[in-house]
Amino acid sequence: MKIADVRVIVTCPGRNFVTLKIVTDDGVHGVGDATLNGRELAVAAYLRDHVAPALIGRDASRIEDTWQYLYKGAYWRRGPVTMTAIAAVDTALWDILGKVAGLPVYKLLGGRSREGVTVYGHANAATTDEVLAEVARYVDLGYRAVRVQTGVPGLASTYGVSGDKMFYEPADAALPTENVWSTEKYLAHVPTVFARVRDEFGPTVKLLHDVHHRLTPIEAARLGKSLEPYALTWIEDPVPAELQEGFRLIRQHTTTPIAVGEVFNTVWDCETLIREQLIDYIRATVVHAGGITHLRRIFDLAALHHVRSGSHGATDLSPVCMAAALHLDLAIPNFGLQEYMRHTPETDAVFPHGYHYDGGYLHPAETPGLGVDIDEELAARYPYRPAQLPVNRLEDGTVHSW
Ligand code: KDG
Ligand code: MG
Repeated sequence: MKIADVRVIVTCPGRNFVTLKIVTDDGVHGVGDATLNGRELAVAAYLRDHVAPALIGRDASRIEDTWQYLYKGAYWRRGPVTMTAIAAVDTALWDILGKVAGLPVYKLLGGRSREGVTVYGHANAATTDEVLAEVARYVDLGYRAVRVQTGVPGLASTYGVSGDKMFYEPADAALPTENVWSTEKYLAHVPTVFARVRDEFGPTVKLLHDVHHRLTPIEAARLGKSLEPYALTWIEDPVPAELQEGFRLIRQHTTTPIAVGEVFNTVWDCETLIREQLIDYIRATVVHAGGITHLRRIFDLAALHHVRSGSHGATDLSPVCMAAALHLDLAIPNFGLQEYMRHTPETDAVFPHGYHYDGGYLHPAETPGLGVDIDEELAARYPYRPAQLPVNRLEDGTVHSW
């Protein structure tokens, strides 16, 4: 069971994806997602030039050892490019192990801890009236949890509010487009949206909101307080998370739960947040946080401190990442929610998969491995197209967080 071939596949079936395919000398193959939105080719080069040559001839079943080899052996630890590359290798090796063992990966991780993976969908629209219809669409589809985003009156466009409905593609141009932001207008508007949503849909549907790192801690505290009457399941990324201690201030002021972590890539990014119980949900993902091996380590630390998982699952995380996430979500004791944005039919065709949605839950495939693959021939028909995430500016022109 030695690694005989390692291929990096870049494809753009509607959006860019990077996929690692590892093949053993017995002809078993595994896949791992290596997509880093807007920086795809950096990870592809890291894998192709620096990682793939070192994998040839290694025992494919030594998953932990390979992880340590790539993490410690690089000398330059952490960072999104490195950790996405390591994640791709790790995910592909778990896929291979599952296939060789004849078991779906969640069984290798200890077996199911629940019957299905509760997901949340994205309701987003320019106005409150329109977003109510979007929430209704998800509720009708059986979703138990819905993230609600709207435009802000007085601002021309807002990151996270797209023209598309069931899909969402923020990397919209070869060079970054720009949005204009006003915290004052935003803070005045958001509570009015959630008042209407709660009023219309009652107390039981879980409601979430993504702040996209745009506030200071005291502004985030005010937002959390103003949303308390509407009992949100979480506000996400309230402040830029480089400063973990910043969350202490938010915590002192509000009981609105906090989720963070989609840009995190190791346990060190959230160790203080988890250990001090400054957050309620950790949103790190398989693809950006070092694969199944490292993300499980993060979730285990979180379990000790009453923090639950809430993994990122936007469309820039490929079906390979989603499949891997579902196996982990099913197995861990402290699962909270899984974000689920549907992929386009073009993406689904390039990545045939066995996971499926049913009445508010996703279920991983029961086939050996991850239950997802890449159709290389089809992938080759969609060449890479440069696309970057937008930049946000304040009304006076200052560059701001999203
Ligand atoms: O690539 C960035 C997007 O995946 C991200 O902005 C989406 O914030 C997001 C979310 O919560 O899905
Ligand atoms: Mg987010």
